[in-house]
Amino acid sequence: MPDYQTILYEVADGVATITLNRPEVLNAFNDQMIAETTAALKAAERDESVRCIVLTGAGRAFSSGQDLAEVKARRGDPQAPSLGEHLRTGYNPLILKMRTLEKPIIGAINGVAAGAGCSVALACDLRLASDQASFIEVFVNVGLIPDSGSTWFLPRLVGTAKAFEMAATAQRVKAEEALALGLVNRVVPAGELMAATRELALALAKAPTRAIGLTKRALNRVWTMTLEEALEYEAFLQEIASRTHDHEEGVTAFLEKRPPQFTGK
Ligand code: LHQ
Repeated sequence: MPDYQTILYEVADGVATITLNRPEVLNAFNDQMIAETTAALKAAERDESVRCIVLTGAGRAFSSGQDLAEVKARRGDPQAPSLGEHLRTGYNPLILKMRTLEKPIIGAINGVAAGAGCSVALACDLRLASDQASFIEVFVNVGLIPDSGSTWFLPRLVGTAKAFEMAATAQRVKAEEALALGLVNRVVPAGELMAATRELALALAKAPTRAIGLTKRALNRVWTMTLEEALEYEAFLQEIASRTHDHEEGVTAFLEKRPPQFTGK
């Protein structure tokens, strides 16, 4: 197990939990935390015992986005990468790993998710929010555009007008409004967030992982497809799902009137 400095990584009962762990700066992403989060996702992807991933933050925030002290420090360094390069080599691979990893990722949004922290929250497959959570597309406050996938995820979740309003005004969207907008799946009292997350994660870790992974692949792709293409892609992916042990087990268990025992295979 690598010796992570900026995150916590734990695997238990089929669930890998990644905790962003720089609470003194509200879990702002520095280079090391971007790299370690990406590495932990790859470890969870490779580990066959892992069938669900939880991403959360230590302390009172989910993540405040890019560490601005690091941005400031790099300003004087002629060797430092430009912001575009920083995205291409850091955040973009992290977001792509979240979307291409064929296991469900639950964002347990424990507090504020701002800037790239908001983007990372939006890249999760599901979001359970504490009633203390909020979402801020804060980029405009520092003269930047939404990045790390926010321009892609946000309008798909809330529509273009609301996405533009959030991005142009950096308004804080609190948990209840986020629920009404479809930004989160569920809101629970802060003290119950991790228990509710664990319950959902354990259920997903016992589900047919291959079918869930293929569902994620389909939902990633359909946005740019015609109906005809989407139907064909469904047929292609269903062919794969139909050859899994879990498909056979699901059908057999139904006919034998017993609960299925899915193995993720
Ligand atoms: C922080 C941060 C932070 C450092 C709180 N950095 N210390 C991608 C590519 C490359 C470059 C540029 O950016 C990007 C993408 C981005 O993410 S751009 C957006 C960067 N993030 C922000 O602009 C958010 C800045 N933070 C805030 O606006 C507030 O902290 C929020 C609204 C998140 C929370 O406000 P409060 O609850 O009032 O907390 P606070 O502001 O008092 O923060 C607590 C501490 O955390 C404080 O330090 P201190 O020593 O005073 O206790 C802050 O300085 C520190 N902190 N965010 N991003």
